Amino acid sequence: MAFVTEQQIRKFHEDGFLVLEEFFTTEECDAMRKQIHKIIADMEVPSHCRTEFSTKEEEQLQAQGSTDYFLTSGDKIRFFFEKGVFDKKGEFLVPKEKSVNKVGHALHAYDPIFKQMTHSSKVQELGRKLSLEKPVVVQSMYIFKQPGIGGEVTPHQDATFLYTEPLGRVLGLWIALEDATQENGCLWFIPGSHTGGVTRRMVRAPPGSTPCVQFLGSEQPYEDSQFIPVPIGKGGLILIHGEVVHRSELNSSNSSRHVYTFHLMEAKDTIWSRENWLQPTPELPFPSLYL
Ligand code: AKG
Repeated sequence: MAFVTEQQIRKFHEDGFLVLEEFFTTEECDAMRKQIHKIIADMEVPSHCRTEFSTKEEEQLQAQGSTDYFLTSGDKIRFFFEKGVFDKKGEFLVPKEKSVNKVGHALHAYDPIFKQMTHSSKVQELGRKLSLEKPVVVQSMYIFKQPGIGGEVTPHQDATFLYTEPLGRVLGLWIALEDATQENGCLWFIPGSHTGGVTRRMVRAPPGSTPCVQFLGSEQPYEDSQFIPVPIGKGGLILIHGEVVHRSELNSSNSSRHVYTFHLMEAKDTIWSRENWLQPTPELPFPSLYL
C-alpha cells in the first residue's frame, strides 16, 4: 500500500482531507465491484417502493415505510434508489443495477468482501498512523453516482450527521472503485474548513414523526470559489475529517463513479450522540477496526 508519511498526516491535519492514491489495488476494487453486482442481482426491492398509493393515508403510510426503512438501516444492508426509477406499481423503469443511489449502512459487518476490505491490514495501519487508539466502524456505504442521474451532494460536514462530543472524532474513508473525475462527480473540498465546529446538526425527530429526522441550525453559505476539486484514480482513498466541508456535483457524464466509503470514530473518551439517526444496536454494536 501507499506508505503514509508524517508529512501526509500533517497535511491531513492542515487541510482536513488527504488523498492517498493507489491505496487499494485494481484487484481489490474489482472484487468490491463484483460483490456489489451480486448483492444487487439478489436484492429485494423494499416494500415501500412497491406500494401504489392514491389516498393521503396511503401516502402517509408509504412515507412512514421509507422512514422506518432508513432509520433501521444502520445494522442492515439496504437499498436506496435514485428518483423516478419506479413506475406507479413499483416496477423498475430502468435496469435495476442503474436504479440504486447507494447501499447502506452495514456492508462492513455483514458482507465478507466489504468486511475484509474495511478491516484490511493497510486500513488498520492507517488508523495507527493517525494515532487512533480505539477506532470503531460506525457505518459503511456503497455509492454508485449513476451515469447521467447520480445526484449532487450539497456542501456538508459529516459531523452534521455523525455527531460526537468532543468533535473531531469522526473520520471518513472514501475509496474510489473507478476513476473519480470532475466529469463524473469527484469530491470537492474547502481546505482548512474543519476547524470551526459544526453549524448544523441532523437529529432524530420524536418517534412516529415524519420526516424522521430534523435539522438544528443551518449550513453556512459557501462560495463556489472556496471549493477545490479532488479527482482521484481507481483504488485511491480520500481521508475525510468529520468537520471538513465537502460536496460533489451531479454526474452528467456517461460513466459511473462507484465508491465504497465507511466512517470511523475514535471511541476513546468520546460520546456518540444519542440524537444521531444512526445508533449502535444489540445486534451490531460498532465493531472495533483493530481485530
Ligand atoms: C460523504 O460520504 O460524506 C459524501 O459526501 C459522499 C459524496 C459522494 O460520494 O459523492
